[in-house]
Amino acid sequence: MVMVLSPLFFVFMLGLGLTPLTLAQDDHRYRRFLSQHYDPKPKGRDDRYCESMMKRRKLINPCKDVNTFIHGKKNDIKAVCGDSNGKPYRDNLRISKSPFQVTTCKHKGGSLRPPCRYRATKAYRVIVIGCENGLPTHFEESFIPPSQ
Ligand code: U3P
Repeated sequence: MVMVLSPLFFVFMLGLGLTPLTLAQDDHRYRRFLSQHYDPKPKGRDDRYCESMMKRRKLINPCKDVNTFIHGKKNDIKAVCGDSNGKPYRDNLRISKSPFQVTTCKHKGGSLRPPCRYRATKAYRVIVIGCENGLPTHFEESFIPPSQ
């Protein structure tokens, strides 16, 4: 009995141990996504906005090439990972059902070392993101909403 139970018990304990680790990892990646891509109350949305946001969110070492800030509500962005505001897109990605106000910051070129200069583009777009266990973890791209 002990011989049969012990491997099962081992697997069970391993599962118990690994689950919180996996959840913590997802949470970390979600927080990183929010830090890189979420700004509910933007000011200006011009080149200066991009320059200060990219600096504040620590995306300038080296200067990140492209980065999009989403100005929607956190719950609406999260909902893209579920059916209420998202649907499957390509391999393992999700596309939003509703458009969001977004600002995309594009590095102007030249040196990859700070000070980094950015060009801002304001848009109202559907977003394509990657999710892990129901949480956004990666920003892929954005599109002009398809006309219905
Ligand atoms: N990226 C944007 N907006 C775009 C295209 C790319 O922010 O429209 P991530 O850490 O995987 O989210 O594609 C490489 C990186 O460029 C992505 O990084 C994404 O943040 C960014």
